[in-house]
Amino acid sequence: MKKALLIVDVQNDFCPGGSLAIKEGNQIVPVINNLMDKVDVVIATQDWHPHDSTHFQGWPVHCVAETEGAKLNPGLNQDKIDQLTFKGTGLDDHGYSAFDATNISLPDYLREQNVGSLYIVGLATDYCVRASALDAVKLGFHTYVVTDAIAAVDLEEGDGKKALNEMYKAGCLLVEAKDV
Ligand code: VGL
Repeated sequence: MKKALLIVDVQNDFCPGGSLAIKEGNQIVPVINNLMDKVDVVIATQDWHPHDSTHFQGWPVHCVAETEGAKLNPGLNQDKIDQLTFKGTGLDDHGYSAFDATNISLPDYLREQNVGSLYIVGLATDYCVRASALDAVKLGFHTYVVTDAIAAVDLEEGDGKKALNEMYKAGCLLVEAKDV
């Protein structure tokens, strides 16, 4: 069975300079680019919200569809991405999990491609990476979270660590990029 890299929300608004910037959000980009060569399939998700999304009642406005902030970080090697997915596209749709994609059925896509293992990277550890990893395990994929290719919002100090612990307990394996 094939290995897939699932790149979660490495978008301008989550990187330094963006509206919901994660301090080290862009430092994972070269690590992710290297991982693209170690897998069979590369998928990237994008948060893609309507401007009046109710999701913004709890967050600064970010990743509004078609805006600069919603674009993938320009450092990502976009030529190697096989499939883009969009999530959070409905008015009341938080879209934390990659499996909430609305342009394709991600489980169907992965099964059609004969993907058995998912390597999850991107932003943010305590929100979209967490939700995607927990769903991936539930759906029966061998799920790896690449700990040096993710970064946390850390609204409260330690949120990222807590999320990693939760993912591990749920059955995700925590690995470093060099071990992929
Ligand atoms: C995310 C906070 C709010 C994420 C999305 O991509 O992890 N975090 N919306």
